Amino acid sequence: MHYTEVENLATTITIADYLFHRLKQLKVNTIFGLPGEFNAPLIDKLYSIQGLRWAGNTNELNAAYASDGYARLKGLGCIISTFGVGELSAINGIAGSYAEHVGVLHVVGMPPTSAQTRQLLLHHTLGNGDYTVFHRMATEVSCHSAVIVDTDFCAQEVDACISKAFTLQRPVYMGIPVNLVDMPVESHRLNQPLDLSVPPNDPNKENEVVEQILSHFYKAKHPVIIADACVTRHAVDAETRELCERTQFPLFVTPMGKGAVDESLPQFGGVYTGSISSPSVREVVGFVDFLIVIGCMLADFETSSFHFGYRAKELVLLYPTLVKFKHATYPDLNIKPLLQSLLSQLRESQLSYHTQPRQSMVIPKLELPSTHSLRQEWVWNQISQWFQERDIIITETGTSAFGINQTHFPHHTLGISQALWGSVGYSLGACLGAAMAATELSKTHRVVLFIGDGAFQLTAQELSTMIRWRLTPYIFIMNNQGYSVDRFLHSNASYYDIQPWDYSRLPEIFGAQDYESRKIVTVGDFQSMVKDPNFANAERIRILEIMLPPMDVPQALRERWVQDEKRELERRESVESVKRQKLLPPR
Ligand SMILES: Cc1ncc(C[n+]2csc(CCOP(=O)(O)OP(=O)(O)O)c2C)c(N)n1
Ligand SMILES: [Mg+2]
Repeated sequence: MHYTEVENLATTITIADYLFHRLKQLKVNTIFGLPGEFNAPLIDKLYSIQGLRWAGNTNELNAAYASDGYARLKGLGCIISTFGVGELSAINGIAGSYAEHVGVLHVVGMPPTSAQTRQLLLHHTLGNGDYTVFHRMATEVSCHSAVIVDTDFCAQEVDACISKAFTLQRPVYMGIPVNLVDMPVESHRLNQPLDLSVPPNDPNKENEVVEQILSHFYKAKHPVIIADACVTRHAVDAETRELCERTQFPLFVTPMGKGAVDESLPQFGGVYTGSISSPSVREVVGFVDFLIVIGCMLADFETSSFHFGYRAKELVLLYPTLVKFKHATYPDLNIKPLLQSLLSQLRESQLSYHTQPRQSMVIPKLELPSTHSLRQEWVWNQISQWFQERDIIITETGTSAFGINQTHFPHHTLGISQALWGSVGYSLGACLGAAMAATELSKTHRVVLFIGDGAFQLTAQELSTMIRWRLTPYIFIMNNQGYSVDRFLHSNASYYDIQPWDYSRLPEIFGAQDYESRKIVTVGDFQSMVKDPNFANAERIRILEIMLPPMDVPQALRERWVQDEKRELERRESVESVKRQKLLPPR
């Protein structure tokens, strides 16, 4: 039966209905955002479509974070905001989705076309009659943008917006003037599914690159595969796994790629964070003769958080639409068909690599008596043992981003972090989105968030939306009395202090009926929490306040500090030497 028959749709429907049916077809069942006078008529339409729900966020920034978290599970998220004030509040979150390759459709309810043409001085404008300014801003953080106009092609435009966000995994901006919401379009177009396939590569070019990659594969005696974030974003998880299983090459992930591969594979060795990797990881990755990074996200290997420096003699970097060798770059190659072709041509018998006894991921272990106060090193090790298959584990910028790399993810775990964009507070919004998506996908996922006390204070009110929808995430608030990551790396300045909140009372304040709050102070408290069999069941929302000393940070962050200091010392020395040379009389 055709979609229009199943849904009992009239031959002509409104463009707003058309948009929501397209989203429903892609199983985007929750739409995030806030109402305003320019988008309310659009949101009205959503309520008449069975199977869609309006999340109703507490602000647009959080709604953008939530759409991002939702999209990381479902491939596409959608936020609806109102002109100017709403859309600009969302833009930081949208920029994060752009940086991190997440498909989000941002629909903006705009003033009526008549007001735009006459350049009326309406509220939410800058008062200069410019109605395109916010759209122009959005184009810098979108892969495509459009404002719906009254033409015969508006349904095609909606389709283009949705398919681009989905296939390119980047935000798309779509403005809808409020007077055009009821514009009629023919519904039969909905019977043709959207084409979301990745276009095939030029076969000659693809073959040339595959041959080159295979020749590296066959020659390599000490190879390594590293999986980065775009493995999940561009849905090449299955291909990556097959490649790992068939080659048996040692396998690592980047911090953003954590969760992209099955960590129970025998060759999995841990998280590669460049020069601040644990010694066991550095030992392997530092001495390979061939390295392939699958699903690269980083344009270069230096970010503020992690310093990469691949020293391998031969290097292949597979970006979503580009392949880089050490001395050559091949643009316009889609990673999915490329990997499929690589797998079909790979002959295991030609590999020189012989599986070697491997050291599996080493998790540092710190012994502490039960009366002892908590330490990050100990907490990350213990929590690792509490994780379950199918958990969705979300971490925040700050010390948690370093701590999580010391944990082991069970099979089918999904990791969510915003390591590149690093907008503090993101993870609480993303947790809402992920929890919404998880309930739509299956009831068996637990959603587990680790967020710093400082980050939590940026977006705390989104807890209210989680309570409203009776979502049941575990929210571990790592309470170290302020912004420890900066305090540790910079100085113990008082601007890193924050107001101490009574976190455990927040669920009650936000109106939760069924919740659990625990304040975990000692090793014993933590042990009894994780041993409690009821605690393993995600049947209510939980706030778990983990009390930690302000200057206690995970080992990887200490390493980072040592390296920053070293670099700073080298910089000062070179400045001094330049100065000395300048002072010398010319020869
Ligand atoms: C939106 C935004 N504002 C400011 C920052 C700078 N910043 C980076 S980490 C951090 C504090 C994190 O503190 P907390 O969440 O308590 O984590 P901790 O390091 O203490 O574990 C801040 C403010 C940022 N990254 N994003
Ligand atoms: Mg903190």
